[in-house]
Amino acid sequence: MHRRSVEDPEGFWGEIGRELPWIEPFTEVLDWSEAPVAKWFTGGKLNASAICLDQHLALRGEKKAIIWEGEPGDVREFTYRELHAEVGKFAAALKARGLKKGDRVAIYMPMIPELTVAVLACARVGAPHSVIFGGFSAQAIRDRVEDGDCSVVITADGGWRRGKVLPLKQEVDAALEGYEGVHSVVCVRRGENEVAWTEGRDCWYHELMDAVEEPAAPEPMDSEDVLFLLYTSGSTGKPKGIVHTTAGYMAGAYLSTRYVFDLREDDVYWCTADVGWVTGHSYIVYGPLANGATVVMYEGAPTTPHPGRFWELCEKHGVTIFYTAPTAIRTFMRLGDEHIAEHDLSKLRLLGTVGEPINPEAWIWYHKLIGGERCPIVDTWWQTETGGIMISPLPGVQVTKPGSATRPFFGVDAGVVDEQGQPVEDGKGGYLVIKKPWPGMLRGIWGDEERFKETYWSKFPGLYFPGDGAVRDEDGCFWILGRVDDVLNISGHRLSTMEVESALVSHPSVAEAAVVGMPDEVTGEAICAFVTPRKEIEDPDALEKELIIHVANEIGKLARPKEIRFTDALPKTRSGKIMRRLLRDVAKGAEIAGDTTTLEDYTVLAKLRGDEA
Ligand code: 7RM
Repeated sequence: MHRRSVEDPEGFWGEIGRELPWIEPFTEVLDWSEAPVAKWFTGGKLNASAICLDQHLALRGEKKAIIWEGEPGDVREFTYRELHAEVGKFAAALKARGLKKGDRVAIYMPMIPELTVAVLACARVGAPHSVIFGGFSAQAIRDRVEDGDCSVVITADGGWRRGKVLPLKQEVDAALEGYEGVHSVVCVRRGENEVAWTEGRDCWYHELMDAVEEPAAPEPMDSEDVLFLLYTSGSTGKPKGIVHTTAGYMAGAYLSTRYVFDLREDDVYWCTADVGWVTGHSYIVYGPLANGATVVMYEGAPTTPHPGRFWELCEKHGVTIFYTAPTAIRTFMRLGDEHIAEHDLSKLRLLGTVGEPINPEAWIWYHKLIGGERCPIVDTWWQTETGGIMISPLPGVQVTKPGSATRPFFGVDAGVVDEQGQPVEDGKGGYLVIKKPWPGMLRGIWGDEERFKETYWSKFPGLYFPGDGAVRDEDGCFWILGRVDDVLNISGHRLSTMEVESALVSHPSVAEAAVVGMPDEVTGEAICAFVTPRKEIEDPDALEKELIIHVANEIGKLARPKEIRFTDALPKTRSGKIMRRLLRDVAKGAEIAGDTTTLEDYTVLAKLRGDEA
């Protein structure tokens, strides 16, 4: 199948495309004439919410679509029929508030069923959603709402996280202060916490729902109509609004969920990601629901109220497929094996990981302790930009290797090249590239076509460059080496060094800042910030604490530096560029490797390392 999928991608994807329920069939599988902007399944009309819901009513109406558990332990379940009704109703409610096809909607919510409902309701109306992870700060919300020109925001009063209610509506209020572009803020009641109210703009979800008379039918969308924007970090400047369209994205999410997770009718599938990240889009919402799967969704933190929480949930809900991130696996390794032994994990039959390279030690631990040495592990490599899984074992088909994502998925033609774009020998490191268009590929960066071409298509003309290094071994298995640019990967979440640096520099005591990643046992990478203060600092510890809080306020908690080192100067090239690769070595306490000839002032480096220069 794989050979056919890369030798005859249009034949292959044409067949897969026809498995989706079309309102009007497509006429052409791929139009690559405007490369690198691809068009897939052109001429057809469909609706992503109808793929996820309406098509299942006949055969799976009474099957559970969502089994949700809140952090406090409250459980809610939705059959496909119930979810369909809720989504149709909410779509009608949004239309009644004036939302139209093509308008953008920002979603800033906790992990509650209404988040999935909101996403699918937007798809039903044909209004692209822009989900903003619930851990982001007001400033980050504001940037994304403005960039996407969103006219509606969907949020909740609060959501449970680590035993507390996080006040989400409050962040939205702060984000929208002095901003006129949003006409409606829809608020779901979850936290029962006090909220401020802007009359005319704010409305309760339950009140809107009560007023609906007729559920909304799915809007017929063109294959290439935008389904969603999702912001992700690049190496420079502001976050990029990655654009995904309807048919290609859905075909990719549908097929990859089916094959990579070997989905069967009676599976109970749990992906622990947040819907605020692409993993949640493709593998909590669109992929599993397109396949009619039963999806577990959990609101809270993995270790609240106790370290065995995830395993308790697996046992209680009979989870058979479990998909999580290496950072979570490493956290559980540290918490001790006794929390696992207390729970019956015998229903599990397949495990997955995503977000960053998994170290073989964690892979083996996952295989033994969670998988009872019986469950295959699918280590899935992909990106926000790729829309779905690109490199992964097919369970039961391929021999897995701890630490390798193994082989390209159907339709994916991957390779490893050198600086000149020439293929490197197997076993040698290089740049990972994708050589052919695939249905779920991004269609651009919102509002910035140049940046799209520059970022992904200019390093190697004609090839997609994801920004990762890789090795392919003699068996044709890929080993992903991590980012080759200035992008940090903290617990599987992408942040650019630039974003964190701008946040630091916006503090009045900071003159200059350089941020690098350093290896971290739990989060994979942690942030080490080198900061040049404006004036002599009296209390470095106090300033360090203050800066950490400042970064959390500017971007969100996940961007907090683990370590801040104050320095008089940063190592720079003669042209003034900060040499982050040298700082990386300093941060991990290693010998400075590599070329330092472009360094302007050698004493800076010596001082940073603590040598008496
Ligand atoms: C799905 C997601 C993408 C970046 C990507 C890689 C890294 C993701 C793996 C991985 C090694 C993996 N989207 N990455 N999965 N590295 N093995 N299985 O994570 O846009 O947020 O990040 O994450 O560097 O480019 S993302």
